[in-house]
Amino acid sequence: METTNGVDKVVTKKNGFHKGPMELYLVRISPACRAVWLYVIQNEIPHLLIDVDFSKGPKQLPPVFRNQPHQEVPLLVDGEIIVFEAQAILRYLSMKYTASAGFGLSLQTQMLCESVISWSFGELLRSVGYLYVFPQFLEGYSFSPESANEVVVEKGLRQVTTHLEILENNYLEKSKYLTGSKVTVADTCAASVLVLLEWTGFSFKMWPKVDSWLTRVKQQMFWDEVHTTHNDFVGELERANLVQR
Ligand SMILES: N[C@@H](CCC(=O)N[C@@H](CS)C(=O)NCC(=O)O)C(=O)O
Repeated sequence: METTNGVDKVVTKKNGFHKGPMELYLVRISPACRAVWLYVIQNEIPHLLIDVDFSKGPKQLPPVFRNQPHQEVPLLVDGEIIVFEAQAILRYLSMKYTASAGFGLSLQTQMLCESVISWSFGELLRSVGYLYVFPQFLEGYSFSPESANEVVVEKGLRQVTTHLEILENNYLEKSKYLTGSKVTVADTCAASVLVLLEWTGFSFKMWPKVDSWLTRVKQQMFWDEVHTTHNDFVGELERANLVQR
């Protein structure tokens, strides 16, 4: 399925060549994809969204993936430039289109923002997604036998708890957001990973500052639009009684 967003603003290159809007290849439920998509929409960057279905095997992926070393999303194609990994894509967009919008004003805040983005899609996603949530719900990410899967999930939960303690007692102890008093892309990235815990009916009540920070981050413009697939999936799990509240 292809959908266009803001494609009426066709960009004209200096050399007179016309090019269409950039293409963002994504899986809508993926945290890294949701964060990039939200940034693109919030900053009104003309783009074409292209949903990727990995379930049909590598041969069915869109042609651009044939030349890619990593068969992963998000992937951005902007004319001749191809960028992969959410952090690199966000950096590219902020350099080329937004004058670092959403990364904070001072260099110090911008670098803290970059550091938190790196942590979000590295360590945090590994613990929350690959060790705790995905092995419980996604066949391709679970370990066998079942007893080994349980050990991984337990380890994942311990790591998730450690990360939440750090957010609660360090980042959010005195600040409203992760890099200071204003919401930045760092908040979006960390929150886009943490909401994966909603698949399990996870309660953030033991971490009240994280809980209220998450509520604030979700109030951003277009958050709900970008999280429709995620919210629908959580709804499905609830109806199937797979989520314990
Ligand atoms: N480190 C990557 C994470 C990207 C990632 O994990 N992508 C997953 C979707 S969440 C993917 O493309 N998986 C391919 C597959 O499921 O086969 C980033 O920050 O962009």
